[in-house]
Amino acid sequence: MIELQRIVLREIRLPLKEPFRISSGVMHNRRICLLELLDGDGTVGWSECVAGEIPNYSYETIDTAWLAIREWLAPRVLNSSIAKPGDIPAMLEKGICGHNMAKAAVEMGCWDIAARQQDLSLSKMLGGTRDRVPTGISIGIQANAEALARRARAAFDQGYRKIKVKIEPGADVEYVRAVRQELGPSVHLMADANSAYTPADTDHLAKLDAFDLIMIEQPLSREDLVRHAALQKRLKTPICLDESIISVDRAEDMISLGAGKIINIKPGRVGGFTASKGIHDVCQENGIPVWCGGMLESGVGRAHNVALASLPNFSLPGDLSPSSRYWERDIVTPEWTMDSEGMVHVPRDKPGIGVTLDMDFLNSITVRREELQRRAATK
Ligand code: OSB
Ligand code: MG
Repeated sequence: MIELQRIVLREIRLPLKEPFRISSGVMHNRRICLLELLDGDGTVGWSECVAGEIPNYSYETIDTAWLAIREWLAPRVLNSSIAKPGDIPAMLEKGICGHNMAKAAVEMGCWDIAARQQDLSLSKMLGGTRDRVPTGISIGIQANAEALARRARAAFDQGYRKIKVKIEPGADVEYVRAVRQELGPSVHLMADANSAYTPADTDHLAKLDAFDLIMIEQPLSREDLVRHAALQKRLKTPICLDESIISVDRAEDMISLGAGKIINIKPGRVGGFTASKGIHDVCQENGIPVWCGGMLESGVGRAHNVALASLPNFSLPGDLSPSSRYWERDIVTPEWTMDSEGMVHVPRDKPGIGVTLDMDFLNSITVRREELQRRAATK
């Protein structure tokens, strides 16, 4: 039983070690919203909202998520008795459209609480089965093809099991060619367009078929399932959808339309773990591989992603780079690491998310804080 007493919203600023450029924008700093949830029994849970600073990946931003949590979402969970975290999406869905990232932050924090209440790791609580999960890297758009090939080589030598390169018109075929030449034919290589193309680019995108990519992620707009289906008919390379898949229904639509053959599951994008598990299960039944994407999370969001990636149908390496790839210093202890085989270890013997917040550091980088309380009981 979860009976939340308080949710503390915090905004922290974490500078990225290097800017991360995708087709729709560049990030230098992460403004991250963290949730600390306190249950009536004293259990504390943590979660991270993955919304960015500007609405380029989705319409949500850290500021819209903050508003949605404070005004509409937190009051519902703060003034209820919740039997299990799987009940939360229905509570948050009724009469509140969209705002999946805000909803996910609330729901995922409650999963952490529920796991701790049962003295289970989040991985076990979610149905995860693996102690180690394979890791891929997502490399931002670089100044030129040679620079990208160098970055890809360094990442592969570090142990990463999958190399994903961001592409956009003008930085695509020649960039991918350079990376494939550098890495050789057997390395798992893929490209992510973040919706940078239109159906008019079909012939151009078909040139990527020459490089044996394991997939091309989200070439067209988020709304374009039908157009993705038409594009998939023209490409040998499997399409993987990211931005388009915001629910279990949308995953089923992708499958029945043939709009893609693989799904990148980001729990923040789909509204939390309940929907993530639902998509995982539908994909497993239909022979669709899934993998866990990332949103440049701090060590808190990473903990949630690693737990999810330990489920059995996460059969491809996730975007789960170690802390040191993004930050000079992460906010959790221990920091996330990757072994020389490119595996991240799942803390399955620790309760909840399995990492501890470094509160002194966290407080030193907090720029905004708001406490949301349970309504006092009225008699
Ligand atoms: O499309 O997967 C994406 C980061 C921000 C927004 C969108 C995406 C990404 C990444 C980063 O690819 C993956 C990571 O967290 O390492
Ligand atoms: Mg993507």
